Amino acid sequence: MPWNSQGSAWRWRLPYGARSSVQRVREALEERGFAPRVVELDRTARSAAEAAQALGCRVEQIVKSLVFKGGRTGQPVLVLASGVNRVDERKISELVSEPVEKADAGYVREKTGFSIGGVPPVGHAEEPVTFVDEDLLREEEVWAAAGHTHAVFGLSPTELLKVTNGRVIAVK
Ligand code: 5CA
Repeated sequence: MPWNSQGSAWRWRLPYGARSSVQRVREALEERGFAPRVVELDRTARSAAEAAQALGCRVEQIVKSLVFKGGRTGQPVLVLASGVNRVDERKISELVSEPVEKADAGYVREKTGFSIGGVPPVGHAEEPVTFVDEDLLREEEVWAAAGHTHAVFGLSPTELLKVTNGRVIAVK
């Protein structure tokens, strides 16, 4: 492959830009003492449903990394929700004491450093306030985006709490 000047087989199948995004997630997790097992999918997994289908797991096990914007402060608020749950924005607003709105693609890119569909739960450009859906704690293993639409990693809900330092809440 053109970017591998060493001549040995490149172990990544993902394109270069994706590789660096995934690498940033891996490094953020390793800094927090967690060595992730990143799974590269052969098809896109932009949504929780697509990710579950590609992995052969239940949608409940998929961690949606949803970015909200504080209406007054402009601060990023990250909600890690179970793939089946719709987040009640009013609950998030109450928790952060300001109205929040779903972030647009540009804001997500700026505050997280990743594009929608691949936003991971950790390793963001700006550290967000983080909330974790209590329903995820029922699962033995959950899967989150690893920086790209074709890459995910698996972990236990306890590990998710530990690496994100998130606060457990009811999102719906
Ligand atoms: N890779 C998958 C599974 S881990 C993933 O990232 N899923 S996700 O749920 O975390 O990210 C998709 C979410 O991005 C959608 O649920 C939706 O809330 C949000 N989204 C999609 N398109 C837009 C958009 N145009 N503007 C703002 N948010 C969007």
